[in-house]
Amino acid sequence: MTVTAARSTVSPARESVTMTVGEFLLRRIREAGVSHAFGVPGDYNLELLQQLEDTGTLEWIGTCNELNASYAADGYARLNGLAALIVTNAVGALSAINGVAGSYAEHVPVICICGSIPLRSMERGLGMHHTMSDGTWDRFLSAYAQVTAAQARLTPYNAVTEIDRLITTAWREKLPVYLELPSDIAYLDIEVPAAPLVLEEPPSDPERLRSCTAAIASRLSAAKSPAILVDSDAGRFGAAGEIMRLAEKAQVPVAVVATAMAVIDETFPHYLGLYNGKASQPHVREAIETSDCLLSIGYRPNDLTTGDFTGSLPADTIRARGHSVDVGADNYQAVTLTEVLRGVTEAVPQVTNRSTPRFAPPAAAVGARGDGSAKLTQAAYWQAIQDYIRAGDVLVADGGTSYASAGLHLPPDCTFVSQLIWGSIGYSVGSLLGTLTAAPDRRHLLFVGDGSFQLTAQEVSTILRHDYKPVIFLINNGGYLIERCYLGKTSRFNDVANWAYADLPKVFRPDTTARSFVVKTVADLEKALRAPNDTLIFIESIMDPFDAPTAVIESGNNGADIDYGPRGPQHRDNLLLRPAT
Ligand SMILES: Cc1ncc(C[n+]2csc(CCOP(=O)(O)OP(=O)(O)O)c2C)c(N)n1
Ligand SMILES: [Mg+2]
Repeated sequence: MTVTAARSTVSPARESVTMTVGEFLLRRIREAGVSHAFGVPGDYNLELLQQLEDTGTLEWIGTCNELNASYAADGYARLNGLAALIVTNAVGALSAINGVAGSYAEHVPVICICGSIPLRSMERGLGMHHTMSDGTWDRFLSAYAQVTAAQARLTPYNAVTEIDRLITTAWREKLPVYLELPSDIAYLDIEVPAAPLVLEEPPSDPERLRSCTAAIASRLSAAKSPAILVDSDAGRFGAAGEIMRLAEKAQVPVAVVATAMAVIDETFPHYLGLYNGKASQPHVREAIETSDCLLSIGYRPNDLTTGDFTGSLPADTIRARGHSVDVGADNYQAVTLTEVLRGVTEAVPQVTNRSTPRFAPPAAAVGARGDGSAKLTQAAYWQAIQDYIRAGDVLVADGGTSYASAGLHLPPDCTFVSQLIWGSIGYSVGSLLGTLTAAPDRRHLLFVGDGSFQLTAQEVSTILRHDYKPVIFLINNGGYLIERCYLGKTSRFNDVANWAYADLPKVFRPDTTARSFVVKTVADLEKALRAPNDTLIFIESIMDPFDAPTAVIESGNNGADIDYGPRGPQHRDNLLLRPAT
């Protein structure tokens, strides 16, 4: 791959070079550590894609639609730290906006580049295709202002400052940004800095850092029952290693919330388990809620991280975030998370007389394998998959009962990718394309239901096109089972059309070597799991439409009470799937 070369000579005094706007944008993205871009071409971005192809700065991963591209960029960013998405004006941008909003909710840094109508058309108020044809052009940038941390429309005069501002904002804040590149400026020459873009955390304010680490260290050292509660930002800000070093030295148990699955290695001796309010294992709940010094890292309370608001953290919880910390009445700004944790670890004494109870996955997460010839049940399914998981796997989980994969006990170095807060079904299939592209040497496992798969299924074709070799676990239970636990146990709106799912690899790539299995019994599943991982493996498991893990049923039933209130229809007989009694 040739990295973009500037065409003119360096002028030493100003250390700048002449480059086109488009080539500079691509160069900066590459310098920010991104090697691929996902998206769909359109006439307003073709000129940028031509630059991308001519220079080889980034590798283009064309997708079937922009929604899938936005999910792919999100998955890529979770593993790579940053991603690029290229769409066309309005029609592409609005198809992608659901995924980009999801990246915002989940704190994932994606640079969304929209090839937009020419500046010439804006200045003259021309009604253009892919607009409302009324001479306006601001609507889509305004829409993106709701779902991104920063936005810009490039001109030849602001391109240098705006490109760096947006890329740096995405990386520092771990949030998506939106950048419009009008199609008539990509080939214009501008003066740009010769030096590469360097992405690094701003150093903390020394006094604030000293005071903050001293305040935390003194609370921790005096505590009898300290604990750490970890949310997803710990992973996004690269703080997992520092958290474990602190926990090791001060012998502090560490719990995670559902949005931070696998951020802390479950085999770490101070790993306590999953905290989720009332739904936690009792010892986890007690360790967190009665701690005399709870340090929370990026914790965002919501229905999924509080056991439907049944949890309550100690009032004096220390709340650390990416760039600020609350300790008691004091708020510390200009302190970066990893520096704070490092400082606290240095300041606390080594503790030797405290231990964390050995982590054991909750019993519900492990089912009985059962008789090989018996019809496949959810319990047997997850038990067989539990035995299949190995160190270093990337697990990508969709909504529905496939989210029960979050209950699997993970060996070291696994990554768990899901869009739990935003919860847009179909996310996992697009995201899988992104995780595979970011880490092609790891084994990737997709857990998806028939209903979710139908939203984004065609992206399996892109996965096959690039010869990726994931294992796709699809549960075919004839519909939206998790929704049956909220409402409409037998209602037709929760049924989906039955597809020949396992035949799709052949449809999407006629010369495929993919191995497909339709599994109905435990023995069938075990046979499928023995297939070597030298090609894509597609395992369609046929299950009963009402067979759901108890935890999923209970959370659906609770959700119905919150969603529909005391006068809601969920109280009528047989309208919800209830736990077996
Ligand atoms: C884009 C979007 N549309 C609708 C929903 C509502 N929804 C959440 S889960 C779900 C059903 C998932 O069904 P499936 O993937 O078949 O999983 P199952 O529970 O049947 O295993 C639906 C429709 C959503 N979360 N996102
Ligand atoms: Mg289903």
